Amino acid sequence: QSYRVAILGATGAVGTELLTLLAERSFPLSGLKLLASAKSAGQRLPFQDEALPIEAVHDQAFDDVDIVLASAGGSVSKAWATKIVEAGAVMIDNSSAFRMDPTVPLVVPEVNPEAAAAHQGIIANPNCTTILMNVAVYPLHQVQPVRRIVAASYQSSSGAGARAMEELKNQAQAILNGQAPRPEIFPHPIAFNVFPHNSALNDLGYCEEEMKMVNETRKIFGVPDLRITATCVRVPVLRAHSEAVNLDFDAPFDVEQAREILGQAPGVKLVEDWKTNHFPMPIEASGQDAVLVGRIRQDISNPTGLELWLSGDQIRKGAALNAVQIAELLVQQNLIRSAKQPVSVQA
Ligand code: 11C
Repeated sequence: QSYRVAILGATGAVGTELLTLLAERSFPLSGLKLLASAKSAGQRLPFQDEALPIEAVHDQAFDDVDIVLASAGGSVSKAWATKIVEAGAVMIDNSSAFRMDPTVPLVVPEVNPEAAAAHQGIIANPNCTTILMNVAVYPLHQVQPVRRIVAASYQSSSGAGARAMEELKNQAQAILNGQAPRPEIFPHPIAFNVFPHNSALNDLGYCEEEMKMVNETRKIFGVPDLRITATCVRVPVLRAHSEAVNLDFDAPFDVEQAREILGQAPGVKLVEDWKTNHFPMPIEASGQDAVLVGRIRQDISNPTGLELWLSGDQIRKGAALNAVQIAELLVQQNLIRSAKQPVSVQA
């Protein structure tokens, strides 16, 4: 069996990665429709040996589609969700619009694949920083429940989209040429600088990105009162986020056992060469499906604590890959509804 897929937001950093992944993983497609805003309509994007046209999204765009992979931001997802669900398609939404809606499953396939079965037309793809941490922490949590998580993120430009990646390159070039960097997407210079994550702050002093890590992890792990805190920081890295994660358990967690568990965990690749001080790095995580995990060690300040460090491709596992894995899960578990009209999208 094969499925008619639409990508909503096809021209963005995540949209183009979705195209790459659908081809790379031979997703069973009977049609692929590229949707974007009117300003991109008429352009074409390469897919396998074709150049697929981009259509402006419109009211009937979803009538002949089984799965919509949405990556055009929260307001676009909110604007089209009803149409998508009414058309009978399943929306896998990469935005934060529906993540905390109790009727919408929030899924990391390595962690809570069973949650997908309860979908009512929408499945949310978690925040990238959350996904990467969850893939690394959940295998340990399954063996011994984690009591508290303290995370610090080192987030790349790609998290803010393709234009932000360009901004980092342009600013680096400008500074090397003796010119002043001109922030456009980010509020501060990103080249040769770091700054706390540029999302809105709440009354407690936490930014949205930090609260996503807190609230989404609680929902994905199914532990509503999990003690978790985070500090999210933007760094001048093009692609792939890194995180320093401190974990506290009820009892001591043997470091060797943790290493063994993570060495076999789905979606994780251990990168630990203590002799050469070679551990996960964003330049090595870029383009990889696995979350790279290393520097697993006892927390010297806490007998029941572990420390670890990870890097993961924010565009792949943090976004597009996780969404495609959810689509694969729907296929495997026969959880795709059928779209209203039979039809003709090109593939
Ligand atoms: C960043 N993680 O790096 C953000 C971008 O909730 O999907 C993705 C925001 C989200 O800025």
